[in-house]
Amino acid sequence: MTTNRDTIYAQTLGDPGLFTFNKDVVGVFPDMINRSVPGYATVISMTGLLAARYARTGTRIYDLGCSLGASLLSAARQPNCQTNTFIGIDNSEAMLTAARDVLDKEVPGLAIELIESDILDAPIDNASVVIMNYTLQFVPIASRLPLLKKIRSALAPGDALILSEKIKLDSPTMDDTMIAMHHDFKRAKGYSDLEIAQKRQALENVLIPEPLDIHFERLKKAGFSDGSCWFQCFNFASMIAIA
Ligand code: GEK
Repeated sequence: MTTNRDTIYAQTLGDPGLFTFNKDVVGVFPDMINRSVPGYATVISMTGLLAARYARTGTRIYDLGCSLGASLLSAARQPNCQTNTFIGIDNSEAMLTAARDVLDKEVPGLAIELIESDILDAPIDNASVVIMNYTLQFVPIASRLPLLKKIRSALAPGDALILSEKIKLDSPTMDDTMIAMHHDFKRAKGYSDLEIAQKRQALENVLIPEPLDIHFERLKKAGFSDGSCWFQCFNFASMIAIA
């Protein structure tokens, strides 16, 4: 897959509309996510290492909101995950068509199942690792706890959920600072003020960040016994929750 440069919000748009994972976004996705999510490459490679630690023989490794399958690939390349089966779920048809090409090229012969479905509707069973990197943030708040309960019931005690999210900081001042730092990061990666402003508008009410303590409280309510934040860069954090 070619890594085209993301210029979706480079021109003034009368109304940027609501952000969706359509064909235009898919065509620039690797460039977009690397220039928009601080620490993305680190999180993806550490996701593979974490998956390898928690993968149990013969179980499934799920990636919810798999996009082009970056986390699946990172796990599938780990020697300790060779007995596992891999399932990616995403509700964007354009994303999964492109993911199939990427995965067939990168890990030919490895059976990675891709399912086009809303993660709220898809069955999740017999897993030892569930990965959900930067996807829960797009799920309506009221549906987050039922989704986490479904994930928890697919796992056995000691198994792991790897969860990355854009977060809100508890202190309003620190939240403003981290938002400003995120915008500085995007400017340093070549996005203009216009692109940053229009993308922010398109994501308003589509991507809903929450504070880390709310995430951990909800994980506890869903039945996870332990958890920790293992990475944070500005207002992006990665957590692990143990079933
Ligand atoms: C990565 N994890 O590269 N059901 C299924 N898929 C969904 C839903 C839903 N309800 N909501 C959003 N998606 C990836 C990056 S991107 C994050 C994840 C971002 C899908 C959506 O189609 C998209 O592919 C993905 O979740 C979110 O590590 O672009 O900020």
